[in-house]
Amino acid sequence: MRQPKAAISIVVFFALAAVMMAVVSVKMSPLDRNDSAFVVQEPYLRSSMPTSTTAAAFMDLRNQTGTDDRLIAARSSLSGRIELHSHSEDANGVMRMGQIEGGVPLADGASHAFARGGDHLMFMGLEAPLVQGQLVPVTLVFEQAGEVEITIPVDLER
Ligand SMILES: [Cu+2]
Repeated sequence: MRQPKAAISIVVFFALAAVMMAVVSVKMSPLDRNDSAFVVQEPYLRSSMPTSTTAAAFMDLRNQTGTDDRLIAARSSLSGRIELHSHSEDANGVMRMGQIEGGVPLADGASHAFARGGDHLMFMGLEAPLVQGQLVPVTLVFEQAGEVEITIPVDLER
């Protein structure tokens, strides 16, 4: 009975390979195809309530293109528009968020953190509630590199 055993080990191998590829694609994102690119680490998208029509995306974005660049816009079919937002404290100690004027500069070799309480990609006018684990294609628009496609997973538990 050699045959079934071999078949099972092949199935196990492919299952393991699939799991490993899934982990890599979530952690490192598809941008990481080569050394001269933008690298997106730990991207996630969340909304504060299930009924929210807005959501915020966070990630670590690194420029490894060899050219100084600037993130000027982002787009997704999921929402009417995406704005680049920052958080800041006003004179009365109230946190406010607003658009980042002129985009986010990213010198070659530099990285920029989009993180809770700080800069984020603000999805406005969501057409449907986000679903945990949903993979959202997003287009980042850079001044020099042009359009770069990334995938951001929804994580409502972060
Ligand atoms: Cu915002």
